[in-house]
Order: sequence, then C-alpha cells, then structure tokens
Amino acid sequence: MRSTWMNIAFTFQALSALEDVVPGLLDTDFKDQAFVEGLAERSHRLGDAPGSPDGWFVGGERAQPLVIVQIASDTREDLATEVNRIEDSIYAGHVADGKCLGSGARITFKQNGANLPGNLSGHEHFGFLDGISQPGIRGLLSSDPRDVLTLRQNPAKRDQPSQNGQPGTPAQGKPGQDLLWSGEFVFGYPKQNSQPNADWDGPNPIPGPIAEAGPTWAKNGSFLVFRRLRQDVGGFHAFLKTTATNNNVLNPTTGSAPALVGSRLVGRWASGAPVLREPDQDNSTLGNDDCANNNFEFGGATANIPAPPSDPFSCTDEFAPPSPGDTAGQVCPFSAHIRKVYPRDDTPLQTGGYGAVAGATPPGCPANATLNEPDTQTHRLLRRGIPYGDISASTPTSPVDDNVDRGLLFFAYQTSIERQFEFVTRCWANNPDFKEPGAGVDPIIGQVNNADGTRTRHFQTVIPDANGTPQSVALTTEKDWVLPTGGGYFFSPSLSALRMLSGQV
Ligand code: N7H
Repeated sequence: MRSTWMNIAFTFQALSALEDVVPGLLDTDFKDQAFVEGLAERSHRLGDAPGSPDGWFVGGERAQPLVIVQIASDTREDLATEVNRIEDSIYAGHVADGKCLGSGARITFKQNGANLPGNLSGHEHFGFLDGISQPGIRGLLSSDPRDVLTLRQNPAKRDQPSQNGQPGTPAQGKPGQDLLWSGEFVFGYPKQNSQPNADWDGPNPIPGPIAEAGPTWAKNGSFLVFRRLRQDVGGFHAFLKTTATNNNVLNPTTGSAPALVGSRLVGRWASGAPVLREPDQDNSTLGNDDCANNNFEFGGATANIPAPPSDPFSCTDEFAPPSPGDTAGQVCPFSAHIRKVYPRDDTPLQTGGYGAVAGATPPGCPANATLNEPDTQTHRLLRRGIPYGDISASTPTSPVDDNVDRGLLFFAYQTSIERQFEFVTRCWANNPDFKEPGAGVDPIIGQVNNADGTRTRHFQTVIPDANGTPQSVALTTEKDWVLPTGGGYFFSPSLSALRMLSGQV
C-alpha cells in the first residue's frame, strides 16, 4: 500500500490573524515566548550568522511564511499529485455567490527534499546515517494495556522498580531509547519529572505536570521548529582530511584517517555505528541494527543483551562489541555532536574538564554542575531530517568543493521551544564550556558570533595517533559547515483544532 502524508502548522502571527474569524482564539496566551516571538526574532540568540534572517531563503524578509505545509509520499507521482491538488486549492479559487474568489493565500517558498539515492539512502549529505536516536514515548494507542505507543524491546530495561532508595533503571523501547512522558512532545499530557534522582523511570514513574500550551484548544498539538540548514560538504570533508594529516592520525585497521576524525566529531561512524561500541573502525552491521546502534551510555558500561529465549519482539545485540562507557570523554569526546545535543546519563567531571573556561554560562542556562539525567530528559526533541539538494561527489578522503546549495531540512517537535530546541542549541551545542569547561562548541551545528566579529569556532577532540594512542587535540575552524538559511517556529494543531480553525465546528 502506498501512502501520502500532509501536515500543516501555523506561526503565532498566523493564529493572531485567524482570531478575526475565530473570536477568542487567543484569549489565553501561548506560554512559550519563543513561539510568540518567532524564529526570525530569536535568530540572534541562536548564534546565527550576520545577515540572518534577512538573507534567508525563507523566514526572513525575502519570504515570511505564516503557514508551513509538509507533504510527503511513498512515490514521486503521488507526491506531485498531492502538491498539485494543494496548489490548485490555493490558486484556483472557489465560487461563492456567483463570484470567483481566491483563497487569499500565496506560496512564499517551496522546497523539495528527499531521501538521498544509492548508498546515501537514510544518510545526510556529510555521509552519516541520520534518524537513529529518538526518545521513546510512554502511552497507549487504545484501552488495551498491551497496545503501547513504543514497544518495550529491551528485556533488561522494563520499568525496573527502584530499590533501597536507588532509582529504577530506565524503561526503554529499543535498547538505549529511554521512555519519556508524552507531554514532552504533545500538549495535554504529563511531562517528565525533572527532579534530580526522581524515580522518573521506575514501575510507577512519577510524571511531571501536564504540558499546557496556553489555549485549551491546543491540546494534542505540538510546536514544530523548522530550520533550513545548508551544508558545506566539501569544506567539512577537507577539514577532516587536514586534521587527520596534521595530527598524524592513522586508522590502524582501515587506514581511513579522515573518516576516523569524522567519527570523533559526530560520535558515530558514517554507518551509524556509535564510537563507544566500535572505536577503531566503521561497522555497518552494528550501524544498521537498531537493536544495537543506540544501546550505550556515557556514564558507565552497557551490558550486551543476550538472545531472548522466546519473545519475538525483544532485541538482542549479542553480536556487537559492548560499550564500556566513557566518563572521561576519551572515545566519544565531550564536543561530539551526539554528546553535545543529548548527553544521556552524563554528569559533571570532578576534575574540571579541560580547565579553560572560555566564557560565562549563556544567559538562562544552568551551571554545568547541575547536569543530571532526569533534567537532561526534559530537553529532548522528536527530530526528522530531510536532505535537500543534489548529492556531492565529495568524500572525506577526496574532498570536493563545488559550492552547491544542499543541506538538511531540520524539523523537531516539542512542547516548549525555549526548553527544548533553543536550550539544546544555546546551552549545549553553542556553549563552548558544556559539558566541561573548554570542551568547545558542537563541531557540526555550533554557531558562534565572537566579540571580535569573527565566526571562528574552537573545540577540543580526542583522536588516536598513528600508534592508536588517544591524543587530545584543540581544533579551530573559520568555516560554518552547517549554516541556517531559513526556518520558522510553528504550532501544529490536532485534527479537531484544525476543524475548529477552519470554522467546521
Ligand atoms: Fe543532529 N550529522 O550528520 O552529523 N545528528 N545533525 N541535530 N542530532 C545526529 O541519532 C546532523 C541538528 C540532534 O540521541 C546524528 O539520528 C547534521 C540540529 C539530536 O544520541 C547525526 C545536522 C539539532 C540527535 C547528526 C544536524 C540536532 C542528533 C546521529 C545539520 C538540534 C540525537 C544519528 C545539518 C538543535 C542524539 C541519529 C542522540 C543526531 C548530524 C542538525 C540534534 C549523524 C548534519 C540543528 C538531539
């Protein structure tokens, strides 16, 4: 069976305009200030480059959309049919009282995105498998207690009770996928309990308060963050190659030193295999196995899951190398993208990290000393990345700089843009002192505007030298390999709220 999907979401300005036709729509304010102000207004807080957002393709002066419509399909033909149908509904108008009326809407920007072809299927343009790690979500799809939203597939982590005052072990969907309360992503449901040492994942986990958008009609809706992120693939690959050469990196197993450097910048190999489970070389069997590719923590060892005797849904990852954990950041550096944006069970080092505090904690961000897992779980995102633009001929060993506009359409759902997307960006990715002083910014998505007007980015990484001995290396780049070129903050309503907005109820 072939499917086609459509989603629609509105900016705060769009909802404000609809108030004329739906009186009382915004009698109760939306609580999230970021949503109310919109991405263009908040862009400077995210470290976006000078000229943002006015120079953007969408979301700045060139095209300021009120509504975003996402259309996806299993086939290009069905996609084209649906896009035509929607464009017709916008432009063809309709007849009322014998008059032909336009819809009043116009398309300000249109962007094609698609899964990349061939070996890059499922990967983003730098070459890495994307869409691996997502939060699991507590909740039932029906009144049947077995009809769970996220299947518990880790037999070792099934709502284990807390014992002797110790919190229970996290209930997980896929191994490594901690289950969160649905209010983190959809309004009207309980959120996570962020108290340190809260029994947030025990058999009777204590939920936090209900997630409220503000207006009651927003129940079952979600905030949608959209970022159009241009990727400089040749520039990124050239950096990997130069860094490997300058630091005498030699992959002892494959000789592919630039790919090894890339694995330390991301925290995973191109196949998706986590460096914590496979430090020396890529391992596509591990990368492609979703029972194994996310089963690791930073704070301690993660045991392999033995083959379950009879349960058809349970995972095993017996075949894969175990993860020893990495509190010291020697294998998955503190600056690695996946550690920056989701530090899992990380807590602060007692030794003060790299020692050099580069600047003050960003306004509104907590001190590193308070980092703990229950709180980290309140800063999660449900992500979907869709590549746009033609594939590049560049590889880490043979970089090609072709100056083509390609990148990622980044989408993330959450119930607080301030506490989730903006927090992850400002307090973690762009903060050179997170999670340890001097760790540097996220090498993939970090955005910085320095006091001297430059965009120079610094980060500390750890890469094995020609003998395989980990060496700590301070890296610097003038380039933004990921550059925001558009986006917006939207609210995606429930179906019943859409009916209400369209005057059907
Ligand atoms: Fe990131 N990349 O290819 O290097 N990301 N990301 N991201 N990202 C992830 O687990 C990438 C971006 C997150 O749970 C992977 O799906 C690129 C933004 C989070 O362990 C890879 C871009 C933000 C995770 C990439 C980009 C995030 C994550 C590993 C932009 C939020 C989950 C595969 C062009 C502000 C971490 C996976 C976890 C994973 C890449 C953007 C956040 C390979 C190229 C803007 C939360």
